Amino acid sequence: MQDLERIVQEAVALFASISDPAGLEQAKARYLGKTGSLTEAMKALGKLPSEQRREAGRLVNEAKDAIESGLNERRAAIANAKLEGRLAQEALDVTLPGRGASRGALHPATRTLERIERLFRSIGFEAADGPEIESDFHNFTALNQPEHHPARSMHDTFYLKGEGQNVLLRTHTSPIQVRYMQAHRERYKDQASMPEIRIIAPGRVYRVDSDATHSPMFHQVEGLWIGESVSFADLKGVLTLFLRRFFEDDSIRTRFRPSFFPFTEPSAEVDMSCVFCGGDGCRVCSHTGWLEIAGSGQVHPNVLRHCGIDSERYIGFAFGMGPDRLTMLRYGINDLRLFYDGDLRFLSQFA
Ligand code: 2NL
Repeated sequence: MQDLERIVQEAVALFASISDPAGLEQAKARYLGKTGSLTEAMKALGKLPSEQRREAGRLVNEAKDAIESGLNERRAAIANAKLEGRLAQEALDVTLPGRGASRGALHPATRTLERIERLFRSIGFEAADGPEIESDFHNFTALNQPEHHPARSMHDTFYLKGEGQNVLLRTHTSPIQVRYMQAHRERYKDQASMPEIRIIAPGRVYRVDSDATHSPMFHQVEGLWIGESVSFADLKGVLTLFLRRFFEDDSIRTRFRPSFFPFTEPSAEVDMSCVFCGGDGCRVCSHTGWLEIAGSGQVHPNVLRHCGIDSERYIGFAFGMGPDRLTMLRYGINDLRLFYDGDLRFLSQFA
């Protein structure tokens, strides 16, 4: 019966060396399975003489109980170790402060566009929209820039691959206004007259140009007012009011200088008195007291005709400006590239 003691010791030692539940069940089979060593010992009981059988049976049962309790202890220890491991790994410190949700915010360029839209809406203008991929008709032809006009060159304009010279990225937001005029004309074609057009056209535009002061994508806001008696005085009034409200400064003055654009005649550059020095002259205005802020003019009759509008009856003005420049002046930023680098340390200052 020494054998039995040895078997129990060996079993308990083996169980102790196992740390996975499946391995433990396999080890169990070695002692208590069909051909396990303890099972064999039980079978051997039958061959013993009856006077020895009773005592031997008690010892075998004791051994079996010892192995089973060793097994159970080990099962519990393995399960406990697994739980301890999980608790340690998934430790959750409920006293730590939360991570917090970081807030998104609008890009300063978007904020400026929305501000411009709001100001123009308040004086009766509507904000119009249109595609950034345009036809050469809407981007050039309708705007009095015929086939061999230099602005159409591949050096200035992004053309879409495989689409010939016909499909391009708009180089200004004027095509928005061309589409609006066409649709407006169509809508009122059966009536004796059409209502005035008062729109602004804000959006992204694209040109083959990239250096310290030029980005291949930039923003533009154009404006258009067409009616039966819209004058240059109206143009000056609208732009002066807009600039004073945009910069929150009623002392701002504007002046017009003769210029040229294919789509307006006559044309004028619009300057405003410098918002930094009030016109005395400083570094920002190159000591002139003035800042160039927009281009403008009376809409060329050819443009009206291309849009189906009677150029003998209707007249009006248009202007175009760069809102990125307005943003820089308003916030005192001196490098355009800061806008497009996507550095949150810079951008989050405007949130
Ligand atoms: C500039 C100059 C300008 C226009 C844009 C325009 C649009 C239509 C008809 C006539 Cl549909 N003109 N737009 C007119 C004059 C100047 O932009 O320096 N922009 C940044």
